[in-house]
Amino acid sequence: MRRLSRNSKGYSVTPLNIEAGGTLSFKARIEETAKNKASRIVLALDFPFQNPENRENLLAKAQSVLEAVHPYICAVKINHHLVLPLGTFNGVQKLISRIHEKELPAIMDCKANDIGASNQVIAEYYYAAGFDALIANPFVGWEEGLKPIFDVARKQQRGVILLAYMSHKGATEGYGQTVCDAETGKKTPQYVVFARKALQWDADGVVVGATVPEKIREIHEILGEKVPIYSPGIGAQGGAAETALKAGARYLIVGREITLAQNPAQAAKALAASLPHVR
Ligand code: BMP
Repeated sequence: MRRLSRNSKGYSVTPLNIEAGGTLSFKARIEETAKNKASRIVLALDFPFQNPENRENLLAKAQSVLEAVHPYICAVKINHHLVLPLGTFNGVQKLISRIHEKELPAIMDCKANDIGASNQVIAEYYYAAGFDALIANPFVGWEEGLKPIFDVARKQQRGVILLAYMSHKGATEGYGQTVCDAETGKKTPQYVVFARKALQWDADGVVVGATVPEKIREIHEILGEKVPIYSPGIGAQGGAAETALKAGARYLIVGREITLAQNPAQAAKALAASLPHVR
């Protein structure tokens, strides 16, 4: 049983599966959903730019893909592709309601990356809209950086997922650079530093591109099963689902391969069926 509180417009504002006084972390909730749905696919509900005057069409399209695909996925990730045209409280909150009705968690891919005071407001708004977790960028650090997000998340039993190594080519310039400890002179890859921070900060997950399976393997060796790896970059960006899973990814973030397919349900079903069973 789950409790859905509703705001004045009737949309759910309580995250998925939060009982009054419940203690399940986001990490545990998505794990449970993945097992129930027998899928590790996180749907990236992204669509190409459309004339903003066609917002109603965009919302209808997003709802119809969700309707078709929900049996084959374990969560939905929303990006600026929908938040910008639809608005958080006018349009996206309707989608979050639908996502929760399907017993799926909703992740906001805002890549929060600001000073702590601003990050806190960003997190408060997205969580108030009903998002169960958000994605943040560890480049801003802890004190007066990401700590306020983690504080809000823990208070509201929501999740925080950190970027560790992005899927695009330019990721080498930031996540792939070598950092030198000012005191010891020891050199460490930036993504290794971020993976260690994910453990230290008790993050609910890290994002590592499916395009760099060797980085998934390396980061998985650091994180073990404590912090799950979410891997985007399947298909459209050249990454392979099975390779990412074999390297240690726990969840696959998949957008265009499904959202732009002629038959999104078939594409999601075929992908889910081609993957090993959820452990
Ligand atoms: P697609 O499967 O269509 O390439 O979409 C991937 C999604 O994951 C997009 O929303 C993108 O912004 C996001 N993403 C990514 O592709 N690589 C990253 O390293 C981090 C992301 O959040």
